[in-house]
Order: sequence, then C-alpha cells, then structure tokens
Amino acid sequence: MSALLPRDTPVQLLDAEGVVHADAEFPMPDVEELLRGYAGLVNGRRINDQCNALVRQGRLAVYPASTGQEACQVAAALCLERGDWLFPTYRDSVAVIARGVAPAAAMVLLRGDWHSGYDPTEYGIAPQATPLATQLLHAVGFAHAARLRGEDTVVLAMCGDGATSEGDFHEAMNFAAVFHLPVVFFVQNNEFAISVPLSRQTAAPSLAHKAIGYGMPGERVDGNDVAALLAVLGAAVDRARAGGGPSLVEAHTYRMLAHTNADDDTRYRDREEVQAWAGRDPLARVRTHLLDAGALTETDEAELAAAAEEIASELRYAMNANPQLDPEELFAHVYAERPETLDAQWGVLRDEIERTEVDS
Ligand SMILES: Cc1ncc(C[n+]2csc(CCOP(=O)(O)OP(=O)(O)O)c2C)c(N)n1
Ligand SMILES: [Mg+2]
Repeated sequence: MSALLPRDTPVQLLDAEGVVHADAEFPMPDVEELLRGYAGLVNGRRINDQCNALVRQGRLAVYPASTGQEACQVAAALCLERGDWLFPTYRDSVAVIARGVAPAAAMVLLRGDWHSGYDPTEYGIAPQATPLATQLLHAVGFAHAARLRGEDTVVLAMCGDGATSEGDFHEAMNFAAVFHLPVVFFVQNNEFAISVPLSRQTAAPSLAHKAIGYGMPGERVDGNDVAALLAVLGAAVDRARAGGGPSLVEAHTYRMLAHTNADDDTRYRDREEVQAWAGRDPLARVRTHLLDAGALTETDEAELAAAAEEIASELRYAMNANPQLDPEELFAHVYAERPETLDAQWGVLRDEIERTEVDS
C-alpha cells in the first residue's frame, strides 16, 4: 500500500544550481530529450513575455501567464505521443503550443474571439478549460471511451492546486481509479489560487497524498526541474499505457506573476517570497547542466534565441491584425433552432452595430 504514497520530498534530478542528483527510480533523460526540453523552455518564456506585453497593448483580453511554470508546460507536452490527448486549463497555453498548435491559434480564446482557435482532434488537445476541474471529468470520460473502443490512448489532464478542492476533482479521480483508466492527473501546485495560498486550500501533507485515498499512486516532483518532470511524467504515461491505471503527479512550482493582468499580487504575497523563487528558475538549471555537459554551445543558444524571437514576432504580427469577426456568431451553435429570446438579443445588438457604424 505504501507504494501508492508519494515521497516526503519532491523528486529532483537537477537542483537550482544545475547539479545532478541521481535517482534510482527515475533515471536522467538523455541529452536529446533535455535539449528538446530546453528549446521548449526558451520558446515558452518568450511566448509568456510576449503575451504579457500583448495584454498591455490591448491586443489580448487576458493572459494567465505560466511564467516560472514553463518546465511543467513543456514536460506535459513532450511526455505524450501523437495519438494521446491533453486536457489543459486557461494557464496552459504554453503546453498547447509545445504540442504543436500555432501561438496565434492558441491565443484566440484569450483574445475573446472564439472558444478555441484550434481543432482539438487535429492536435489531441481539448479546448482550454476556464471552469475549474471540469476538464478532469472530460478527460476521464474520454479515456473511458477510448478504452471501450480498444484504442491505445493515454490522457494527461492538467489542473491547479486550487482546482483540487472542486468536487469534479474527486469524481474524476474516483471514476478513473475504479475503472482503472489510462489517465495521468497532473497538478501544477503553484502555491496560489488567485489570492488563496495552499495552506488555506488543503490540510493534506501534500496534494499527491490525495491519490492513496482513491487507490492510485501519487508522486511529487520539483516543478521547476524539467529533467525530473520528464522522468516522472514519462513513467506515469508509460504505466498508464501498459494498463497500470491512473496516477497523480503533483509538481511543486510557483506562479511568478499575478494571477492575470486583472490581479494585483502585491496585496497578498511579499516580494521576498517571489524573489526566492526567482532563484529556482526552470531555465537556468537545465541550461547550466547542458553547458557543463558540453551539449549546448553559444551557437546553439543564439539559434534557440533567434527561433524564439521569430515565434514572438509572428505572434505579434498576427495579434496586431484586426480579426474579421461576425458578431452574429455569438448566437450560433447555442441551440439547434434559435429561440425568440436570442433573436431579440441579436436584434438589439444589430441595431447597436448599425447605430455606431453611422456615428463613426
Ligand atoms: C468552478 C470555478 N470556480 C471559480 C472560478 C474562478 N477562478 C478562476 S481561476 C481560480 C483560481 C484557480 O487556482 P488554481 O487551480 O490553483 O490554478 P492557477 O490559476 O493557480 O493556475 C478561480 C477560483 C472558476 N474559474 N471556476
Ligand atoms: Mg494555483
């Protein structure tokens, strides 16, 4: 039974200084995988910076940044095969992009243009969920259906620390365990649910400890260590694919910025805490390790930076173009036949548009 319990301290393969800590259970990923991870981190950080700027420029309605959490984002995408499925939240845009969606398409939701800018079936990625923990139930239902159809699909479902207090979290974990489904629940514990700290969220020893209550294994991992994340998530995915059932992985990380641009985090946390986490940056440690191993040169770094800059500039260009939107789409796909009440609302909006077009 104790095999279901997580360790007392999170699995770590690279510490904040980039020093290797060998682990008997979780071997260090090979250099190619680490280089892929590092490239994803460089792109992810640049995308986060760019999106934060686009919010200030009024080009994005909102951006829940994953700044500081890029290792979780990148590992979640890299540990899955093509036919697998990812169920992300509003904060997981970098994971969506790391799995292949074009950044501009990933931003459609946060720009407020449409519910999702990509075709979920093309990428094996569900639409990003804003209602907390609902995506966990969708993920479990999806895995159940895939199994009934005899498909070899693994589902990775992401959520935050706050979302673990939702009833949906409990129902999803319980159903997945009882039906022994191929689901990896991946909790990014970034210490806060908007202004609510983890200490007000749970009295459990850790979020990974919740797993044993459902009869599935739980593991804790350093969420700023991409090497450890690739190893731990990779093992959880392999187990699920081999018929070993679901598991819960809790990554210990930190939300370096405010919840979104609509939040002022100086009101509920002190700068010393934020500063301490800046010293545990996910990019620095793997970079140091790769440089020390002679696996990363100055030329490689320049190429990675140039590629990230190219992504950011394409995103800027796309976001600066005014989208051609049809306001009537607001009322589409709600009912098979539009009821009179919605007709009336469209009438009000149409009149408003006509009036403002005449005025301007
Ligand atoms: C069902 C539901 N209740 C409340 C909210 C409002 N809300 C949005 S984000 C958030 C905090 C979530 O925190 P956490 O799960 O830790 O994720 P994080 O934002 O830290 O990534 C809340 C309460 C919501 N979106 N959905
Ligand atoms: Mg959180």
